[in-house]
Amino acid sequence: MISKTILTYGTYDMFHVGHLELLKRLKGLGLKLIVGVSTDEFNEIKGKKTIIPYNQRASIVDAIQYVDMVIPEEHWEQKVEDIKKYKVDIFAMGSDWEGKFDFLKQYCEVVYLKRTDGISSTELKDKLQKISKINLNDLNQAFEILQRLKHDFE
Ligand code: C2G
Repeated sequence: MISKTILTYGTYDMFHVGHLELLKRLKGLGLKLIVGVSTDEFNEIKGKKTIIPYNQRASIVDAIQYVDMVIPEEHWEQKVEDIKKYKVDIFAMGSDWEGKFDFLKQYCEVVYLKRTDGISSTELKDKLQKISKINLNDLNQAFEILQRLKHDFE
């Protein structure tokens, strides 16, 4: 295996298969995978609302077999410092960031990997919100109708 060090960043809220797929493919690029997980304070700066607090998101990412090290992502400017500090060979992100970090090419290789379609933390949150909107009354009404139907068919 090529002894390259890979660096990536993300929020990793409500960890899902899209996150897992990306980390797996990143690990395939080299030997050591470092993941910067955005702190709750930094997510506020990014205008991103998260469900899972930083320490839990960091623990989950750290437990993924493809991940060798987790560092906190606290501000946008730390990437150059981190690339130098950890002697990074490849900086990588999902394709939704295509081109956004090309300025890092003067420090290391920069790659964007195709996102996994059909899954995102935002979509999961929207689905949960929709579900919670269904209030109890609706459920009771539906239950009564089903009971009546069951009774009619017995
Ligand atoms: N991702 C993916 N497929 C999905 C969803 C996400 O490949 N279906 C990738 C994203 O492209 C990103 C990583 O998973 O590279 C983490 O995604 P987010 O948690 O949404 O990260 P984000 O909030 O965009 O933070 O400084 C960069 C930021 O920290 C990136």
